[in-house]
Amino acid sequence: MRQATAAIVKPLPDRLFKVHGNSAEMRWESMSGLGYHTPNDRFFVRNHTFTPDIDVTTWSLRVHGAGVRRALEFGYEDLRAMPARTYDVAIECAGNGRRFYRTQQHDGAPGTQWGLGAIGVARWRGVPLAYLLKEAGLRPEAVDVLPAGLDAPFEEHGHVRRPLPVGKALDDVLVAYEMNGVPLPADHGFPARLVVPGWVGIASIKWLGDIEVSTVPLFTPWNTIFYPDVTTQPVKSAFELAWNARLPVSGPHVLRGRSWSGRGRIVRVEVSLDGGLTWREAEHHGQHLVGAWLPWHVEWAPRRTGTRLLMARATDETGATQPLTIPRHPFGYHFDAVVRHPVHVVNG
Ligand SMILES: Nc1nc2c(c(=O)[nH]1)N[C@H]1C(S)=C(S)[C@@H](COP(=O)(O)O)O[C@H]1N2
Ligand SMILES: [Mo]
Repeated sequence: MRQATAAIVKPLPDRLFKVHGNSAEMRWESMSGLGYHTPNDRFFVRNHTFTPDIDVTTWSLRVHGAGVRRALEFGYEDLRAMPARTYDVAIECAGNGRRFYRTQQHDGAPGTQWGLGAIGVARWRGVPLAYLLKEAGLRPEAVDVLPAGLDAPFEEHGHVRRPLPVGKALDDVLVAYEMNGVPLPADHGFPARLVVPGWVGIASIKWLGDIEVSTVPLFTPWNTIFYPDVTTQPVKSAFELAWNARLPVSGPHVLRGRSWSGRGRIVRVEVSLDGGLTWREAEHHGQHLVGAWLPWHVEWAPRRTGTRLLMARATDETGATQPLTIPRHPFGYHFDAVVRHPVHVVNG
Protein backbone atom coordinates (compact mmCIF):
# COMPACT_ATOMS: atom_id res chain seq x y z
CA MET A 1 0.00 0.00 0.00
CA ARG A 2 1.44 3.35 -1.06
CA GLN A 3 0.48 6.50 0.74
CA ALA A 4 -1.67 8.73 -1.41
CA THR A 5 -0.55 12.31 -1.92
CA ALA A 6 -4.03 13.82 -1.57
CA ALA A 7 -6.93 12.77 0.64
CA ILE A 8 -9.16 12.14 -2.39
CA VAL A 9 -8.00 10.68 -5.71
CA LYS A 10 -10.79 11.66 -8.11
CA PRO A 11 -11.04 15.17 -9.55
CA LEU A 12 -13.15 17.55 -7.44
CA PRO A 13 -14.21 20.31 -9.82
CA ASP A 14 -15.95 23.19 -8.10
CA ARG A 15 -19.10 22.70 -10.20
CA LEU A 16 -19.58 19.18 -8.80
CA PHE A 17 -18.19 19.35 -5.27
CA LYS A 18 -17.72 21.45 -2.21
CA VAL A 19 -14.55 20.26 -0.45
CA HIS A 20 -14.55 19.93 3.35
CA GLY A 21 -11.04 18.91 4.49
CA ASN A 22 -10.54 15.22 3.54
CA SER A 23 -14.15 14.93 2.40
CA ALA A 24 -16.18 16.31 -0.52
CA GLU A 25 -19.87 17.12 -0.73
CA MET A 26 -21.95 16.64 -3.87
CA ARG A 27 -23.55 19.80 -5.19
CA TRP A 28 -27.25 19.07 -5.64
CA GLU A 29 -27.46 21.10 -8.85
CA SER A 30 -25.10 18.53 -10.40
CA MET A 31 -27.94 15.93 -10.16
CA SER A 32 -30.36 18.15 -12.07
CA GLY A 33 -31.94 16.29 -14.94
CA LEU A 34 -29.79 13.20 -14.34
CA GLY A 35 -31.07 9.65 -14.03
CA TYR A 36 -31.83 7.71 -10.92
CA HIS A 37 -28.27 6.92 -9.80
CA THR A 38 -25.54 9.32 -8.70
CA PRO A 39 -22.68 9.05 -11.20
CA ASN A 40 -19.37 8.02 -9.63
CA ASP A 41 -17.71 11.29 -10.67
CA ARG A 42 -20.03 13.26 -8.39
CA PHE A 43 -20.73 10.84 -5.51
CA PHE A 44 -19.78 12.44 -2.16
CA VAL A 45 -16.65 11.22 -0.37
CA ARG A 46 -16.26 11.01 3.39
CA ASN A 47 -12.74 10.11 4.49
CA HIS A 48 -11.56 10.01 8.09
CA THR A 49 -8.00 10.19 6.77
CA PHE A 50 -7.22 9.69 3.07
CA THR A 51 -7.98 7.29 0.24
CA PRO A 52 -5.39 4.46 0.34
CA ASP A 53 -3.80 2.98 -2.77
CA ILE A 54 -4.39 -0.76 -2.40
CA ASP A 55 -2.56 -3.36 -4.50
CA VAL A 56 -5.29 -5.76 -5.53
CA THR A 57 -2.81 -8.52 -6.44
CA THR A 58 -1.77 -8.87 -2.79
CA TRP A 59 -5.07 -7.77 -1.18
CA SER A 60 -7.06 -10.31 0.77
CA LEU A 61 -10.08 -10.28 3.03
CA ARG A 62 -10.19 -12.34 6.21
CA VAL A 63 -13.38 -13.49 7.95
CA HIS A 64 -12.53 -14.90 11.37
CA GLY A 65 -13.26 -14.92 15.10
CA ALA A 66 -15.02 -16.91 17.79
CA GLY A 67 -18.35 -16.55 15.96
CA VAL A 68 -17.31 -18.74 13.01
CA ARG A 69 -16.16 -22.38 12.80
CA ARG A 70 -13.32 -21.74 10.34
CA ALA A 71 -11.49 -18.62 9.26
CA LEU A 72 -11.75 -17.71 5.56
CA GLU A 73 -9.20 -15.74 3.60
CA PHE A 74 -9.70 -14.93 -0.06
CA GLY A 75 -8.44 -12.59 -2.76
CA TYR A 76 -10.11 -10.25 -5.23
CA GLU A 77 -10.67 -12.81 -7.98
CA ASP A 78 -12.07 -15.29 -5.45
CA LEU A 79 -14.53 -12.65 -4.28
CA ARG A 80 -15.61 -11.86 -7.84
CA ALA A 81 -16.22 -15.56 -8.51
CA MET A 82 -18.67 -15.94 -5.61
CA PRO A 83 -22.48 -15.68 -6.02
CA ALA A 84 -23.22 -11.99 -6.53
CA ARG A 85 -26.19 -9.67 -6.02
CA THR A 86 -26.95 -6.15 -7.13
CA TYR A 87 -28.52 -3.49 -4.87
CA ASP A 88 -29.64 0.02 -5.83
CA VAL A 89 -29.30 1.78 -2.51
CA ALA A 90 -28.24 5.04 -0.90
CA ILE A 91 -25.25 5.69 1.28
CA GLU A 92 -25.71 8.80 3.43
CA CYS A 93 -23.52 10.29 6.14
CA ALA A 94 -25.16 10.56 9.57
CA GLY A 95 -24.03 14.20 9.58
CA ASN A 96 -25.72 15.09 6.28
CA GLY A 97 -27.46 18.45 6.79
CA ARG A 98 -25.42 19.28 9.92
CA ARG A 99 -24.91 22.86 8.71
CA PHE A 100 -28.64 23.57 9.10
CA TYR A 101 -28.54 23.07 12.86
CA ARG A 102 -26.43 26.22 12.85
CA THR A 103 -27.90 28.21 9.96
CA GLN A 104 -31.61 27.46 10.58
CA GLN A 105 -31.77 26.69 14.27
CA HIS A 106 -28.76 28.51 15.77
CA ASP A 107 -27.71 25.40 17.69
CA GLY A 108 -24.86 24.13 15.56
CA ALA A 109 -22.65 21.12 16.22
CA PRO A 110 -18.95 20.66 15.42
CA GLY A 111 -17.92 18.37 12.57
CA THR A 112 -18.09 18.60 8.78
CA GLN A 113 -20.62 21.32 7.95
CA TRP A 114 -22.42 19.34 5.25
CA GLY A 115 -25.36 20.85 3.40
CA LEU A 116 -27.60 18.12 1.97
CA GLY A 117 -24.98 16.65 -0.41
CA ALA A 118 -23.58 13.85 1.76
CA ILE A 119 -25.81 11.27 0.07
CA GLY A 120 -25.69 9.28 -3.14
CA VAL A 121 -27.54 6.35 -4.70
CA ALA A 122 -25.50 3.80 -6.65
CA ARG A 123 -25.93 0.36 -8.14
CA TRP A 124 -23.69 -1.77 -5.94
CA ARG A 125 -22.70 -5.29 -6.94
CA GLY A 126 -21.01 -7.76 -4.66
CA VAL A 127 -21.32 -10.78 -2.43
CA PRO A 128 -23.93 -10.91 0.34
CA LEU A 129 -22.17 -10.80 3.71
CA ALA A 130 -24.58 -13.60 4.73
CA TYR A 131 -22.96 -15.86 2.12
CA LEU A 132 -19.46 -15.25 3.53
CA LEU A 133 -20.63 -15.79 7.10
CA LYS A 134 -22.27 -19.09 6.16
CA GLU A 135 -19.17 -20.21 4.24
CA ALA A 136 -17.15 -19.54 7.39
CA GLY A 137 -19.58 -21.64 9.43
CA LEU A 138 -21.42 -18.96 11.40
CA ARG A 139 -22.12 -20.15 14.94
CA PRO A 140 -25.54 -19.59 16.55
CA GLU A 141 -23.76 -17.76 19.41
CA ALA A 142 -22.40 -15.08 17.04
CA VAL A 143 -23.44 -11.58 18.13
CA ASP A 144 -21.46 -8.91 16.31
CA VAL A 145 -19.55 -8.56 13.05
CA LEU A 146 -16.66 -6.08 12.98
CA PRO A 147 -15.51 -4.88 9.55
CA ALA A 148 -12.24 -2.88 9.55
CA GLY A 149 -10.84 -0.55 6.90
CA LEU A 150 -7.31 -0.60 5.49
CA ASP A 151 -7.04 3.19 5.41
CA ALA A 152 -4.60 4.86 7.81
CA PRO A 153 -5.54 4.85 11.51
CA PHE A 154 -7.71 7.78 12.56
CA GLU A 155 -5.98 9.84 15.25
CA GLU A 156 -5.38 7.62 18.30
CA HIS A 157 -8.42 5.46 17.53
CA GLY A 158 -6.93 2.93 15.14
CA HIS A 159 -8.43 1.70 11.88
CA VAL A 160 -11.96 2.81 11.02
CA ARG A 161 -14.21 -0.02 12.22
CA ARG A 162 -17.75 -0.25 13.52
CA PRO A 163 -19.55 -3.34 14.86
CA LEU A 164 -22.69 -4.48 13.09
CA PRO A 165 -25.21 -6.82 14.75
CA VAL A 166 -25.28 -10.27 13.17
CA GLY A 167 -29.01 -9.89 12.39
CA LYS A 168 -28.40 -6.93 10.07
CA ALA A 169 -25.30 -8.60 8.62
CA LEU A 170 -27.42 -11.62 7.61
CA ASP A 171 -30.30 -9.51 6.34
CA ASP A 172 -29.22 -7.28 3.45
CA VAL A 173 -25.54 -6.29 3.74
CA LEU A 174 -23.29 -6.52 0.70
CA VAL A 175 -19.52 -6.85 0.34
CA ALA A 176 -19.48 -4.69 -2.79
CA TYR A 177 -16.77 -4.61 -5.46
CA GLU A 178 -18.66 -2.70 -8.16
CA MET A 179 -20.29 0.75 -8.20
CA ASN A 180 -22.54 1.71 -11.11
CA GLY A 181 -21.13 -1.03 -13.34
CA VAL A 182 -17.40 -0.44 -12.82
CA PRO A 183 -14.94 -1.65 -10.18
CA LEU A 184 -15.25 0.45 -7.01
CA PRO A 185 -13.36 3.71 -7.50
CA ALA A 186 -10.43 4.18 -5.08
CA ASP A 187 -12.26 6.85 -3.07
CA HIS A 188 -15.31 4.63 -2.57
CA GLY A 189 -13.51 1.63 -1.13
CA PHE A 190 -11.58 -0.28 -3.81
CA PRO A 191 -11.23 -3.23 -3.87
CA ALA A 192 -14.21 -3.98 -1.56
CA ARG A 193 -16.50 -2.18 0.87
CA LEU A 194 -19.60 -2.92 2.89
CA VAL A 195 -22.93 -1.52 1.76
CA VAL A 196 -25.38 -1.43 4.68
CA PRO A 197 -28.79 -0.33 3.31
CA GLY A 198 -30.72 2.25 5.32
CA TRP A 199 -28.06 2.68 7.97
CA VAL A 200 -25.76 5.62 8.67
CA GLY A 201 -22.87 5.83 6.19
CA ILE A 202 -20.26 4.90 8.79
CA ALA A 203 -21.65 1.34 8.78
CA SER A 204 -20.58 0.97 5.13
CA ILE A 205 -16.88 0.43 5.84
CA LYS A 206 -14.62 1.10 2.82
CA TRP A 207 -11.33 -0.63 1.89
CA LEU A 208 -12.27 -3.79 3.77
CA GLY A 209 -9.38 -5.90 5.01
CA ASP A 210 -10.77 -7.85 7.91
CA ILE A 211 -14.12 -8.99 9.28
CA GLU A 212 -14.19 -10.35 12.81
CA VAL A 213 -17.21 -12.29 14.02
CA SER A 214 -17.62 -12.29 17.80
CA THR A 215 -19.78 -14.06 20.35
CA VAL A 216 -19.81 -11.02 22.64
CA PRO A 217 -20.89 -7.44 21.92
CA LEU A 218 -18.00 -5.41 20.49
CA PHE A 219 -17.11 -1.79 21.14
CA THR A 220 -14.94 0.56 19.10
CA PRO A 221 -14.73 4.36 19.11
CA TRP A 222 -17.22 4.27 16.18
CA ASN A 223 -20.08 2.88 18.26
CA THR A 224 -19.15 4.50 21.57
CA ILE A 225 -17.60 7.95 21.03
CA PHE A 226 -18.55 8.97 17.48
CA TYR A 227 -21.80 7.31 16.44
CA PRO A 228 -23.38 5.88 19.61
CA ASP A 229 -26.91 4.56 19.12
CA VAL A 230 -27.31 5.64 15.51
CA THR A 231 -28.48 3.05 13.01
CA THR A 232 -31.16 3.97 10.47
CA GLN A 233 -31.37 7.26 8.62
CA PRO A 234 -34.43 9.57 8.94
CA VAL A 235 -36.51 11.26 6.18
CA LYS A 236 -34.94 14.04 4.12
CA SER A 237 -35.57 15.99 0.91
CA ALA A 238 -33.46 18.13 -1.41
CA PHE A 239 -34.04 20.27 -4.48
CA GLU A 240 -31.76 19.65 -7.49
CA LEU A 241 -30.86 23.32 -7.38
CA ALA A 242 -27.85 25.39 -6.44
CA TRP A 243 -27.98 27.17 -3.11
CA ASN A 244 -29.01 30.73 -4.03
CA ALA A 245 -29.93 29.60 -7.57
CA ARG A 246 -31.05 32.39 -9.91
CA LEU A 247 -34.28 31.69 -11.80
CA PRO A 248 -35.69 34.02 -14.48
CA VAL A 249 -39.12 35.40 -13.61
CA SER A 250 -40.30 34.46 -17.11
CA GLY A 251 -40.79 30.75 -16.13
CA PRO A 252 -42.59 28.42 -15.82
CA HIS A 253 -39.92 26.29 -14.18
CA VAL A 254 -39.93 22.63 -13.33
CA LEU A 255 -38.37 22.33 -9.88
CA ARG A 256 -37.00 18.84 -9.31
CA GLY A 257 -35.90 17.14 -6.16
CA ARG A 258 -35.53 13.83 -4.37
CA SER A 259 -36.66 12.49 -1.00
CA TRP A 260 -35.42 9.48 0.94
CA SER A 261 -35.64 7.62 4.22
CA GLY A 262 -33.58 4.81 5.71
CA ARG A 263 -36.77 3.41 7.27
CA GLY A 264 -38.97 2.71 4.27
CA ARG A 265 -40.57 4.05 1.12
CA ILE A 266 -41.49 7.70 0.68
CA VAL A 267 -45.27 7.96 0.37
CA ARG A 268 -45.81 11.73 0.06
CA VAL A 269 -43.79 14.84 -0.82
CA GLU A 270 -45.18 18.33 -0.30
CA VAL A 271 -43.52 21.50 -1.49
CA SER A 272 -43.89 25.10 -0.38
CA LEU A 273 -42.66 27.87 -2.66
CA ASP A 274 -43.64 30.72 -0.35
CA GLY A 275 -41.60 29.96 2.74
CA GLY A 276 -44.15 27.61 4.30
CA LEU A 277 -47.43 29.57 3.92
CA THR A 278 -48.96 27.12 1.43
CA TRP A 279 -48.07 23.57 0.49
CA ARG A 280 -48.83 21.46 -2.54
CA GLU A 281 -48.17 17.86 -3.37
CA ALA A 282 -45.24 17.16 -5.70
CA GLU A 283 -45.53 14.71 -8.60
CA HIS A 284 -43.36 11.63 -8.57
CA HIS A 285 -41.36 10.51 -11.58
CA GLY A 286 -38.86 7.79 -12.42
CA GLN A 287 -37.99 4.80 -10.32
CA HIS A 288 -38.72 4.45 -6.65
CA LEU A 289 -36.67 1.80 -4.92
CA VAL A 290 -36.69 0.87 -1.24
CA GLY A 291 -33.42 2.00 0.34
CA ALA A 292 -32.85 4.62 -2.34
CA TRP A 293 -34.81 7.79 -3.16
CA LEU A 294 -37.95 9.10 -4.80
CA PRO A 295 -37.50 11.73 -7.55
CA TRP A 296 -40.26 14.37 -7.75
CA HIS A 297 -41.08 17.68 -9.41
CA VAL A 298 -43.40 20.67 -9.22
CA GLU A 299 -44.10 23.40 -11.75
CA TRP A 300 -43.57 26.97 -10.72
CA ALA A 301 -44.27 30.25 -12.50
CA PRO A 302 -43.04 32.94 -10.12
CA ARG A 303 -44.86 36.24 -10.69
CA ARG A 304 -42.45 38.59 -8.96
CA THR A 305 -38.71 38.99 -8.72
CA GLY A 306 -37.04 38.62 -5.33
CA THR A 307 -35.70 36.04 -2.90
CA ARG A 308 -37.88 33.02 -2.05
CA LEU A 309 -37.45 30.13 0.33
CA LEU A 310 -38.29 26.77 -1.24
CA MET A 311 -39.23 23.96 1.13
CA ALA A 312 -39.87 20.26 0.62
CA ARG A 313 -41.32 17.88 3.19
CA ALA A 314 -41.56 14.13 2.72
CA THR A 315 -43.35 11.40 4.65
CA ASP A 316 -42.28 7.77 4.65
CA GLU A 317 -44.36 4.61 4.98
CA THR A 318 -43.73 4.45 8.74
CA GLY A 319 -45.56 7.80 9.00
CA ALA A 320 -42.36 9.68 9.82
CA THR A 321 -42.40 13.16 8.33
CA GLN A 322 -40.10 16.17 8.29
CA PRO A 323 -40.84 18.69 11.05
CA LEU A 324 -40.09 22.41 10.74
CA THR A 325 -37.53 22.29 13.55
CA ILE A 326 -35.89 19.53 15.55
CA PRO A 327 -34.12 19.39 18.91
CA ARG A 328 -30.40 20.11 18.99
CA HIS A 329 -28.15 17.08 18.55
CA PRO A 330 -24.72 17.08 20.25
CA PHE A 331 -23.04 15.59 17.15
CA GLY A 332 -25.27 17.22 14.56
CA TYR A 333 -26.56 13.91 13.23
CA HIS A 334 -29.95 13.21 11.70
CA PHE A 335 -30.99 16.69 10.59
CA ASP A 336 -34.41 15.79 9.20
CA ALA A 337 -36.17 19.15 9.57
CA VAL A 338 -37.45 20.89 6.43
CA VAL A 339 -34.59 22.83 4.81
CA ARG A 340 -35.28 26.39 3.65
CA HIS A 341 -33.60 26.64 0.26
CA PRO A 342 -33.10 30.24 -0.96
CA VAL A 343 -33.49 31.09 -4.66
CA HIS A 344 -33.47 34.46 -6.39
CA VAL A 345 -36.13 35.18 -8.99
CA VAL A 346 -34.57 37.65 -11.42
CA ASN A 347 -35.60 39.58 -14.52
CA GLY A 348 -35.01 37.80 -17.81
N1 LIG B 1 -12.50 2.56 6.01
C1 LIG B 1 -13.33 3.60 6.04
N2 LIG B 1 -14.64 3.39 5.79
C2 LIG B 1 -15.51 4.41 5.81
C3 LIG B 1 -15.08 5.72 6.13
C4 LIG B 1 -13.69 5.94 6.34
O1 LIG B 1 -13.22 7.05 6.56
N3 LIG B 1 -12.85 4.85 6.30
N4 LIG B 1 -16.02 6.74 6.22
C5 LIG B 1 -17.40 6.30 6.52
C6 LIG B 1 -18.38 7.35 6.45
S1 LIG B 1 -18.47 8.35 7.82
C7 LIG B 1 -19.26 7.45 5.41
S2 LIG B 1 -20.51 8.61 5.44
C8 LIG B 1 -19.15 6.59 4.21
C9 LIG B 1 -19.00 7.45 2.96
O2 LIG B 1 -18.86 6.65 1.81
P1 LIG B 1 -18.30 7.32 0.46
O3 LIG B 1 -17.04 8.06 0.79
O4 LIG B 1 -18.13 6.21 -0.51
O5 LIG B 1 -19.38 8.28 -0.01
O6 LIG B 1 -18.05 5.70 4.30
C10 LIG B 1 -17.83 5.17 5.59
N5 LIG B 1 -16.81 4.16 5.51
MO1 LIG C 1 -20.39 9.58 7.62
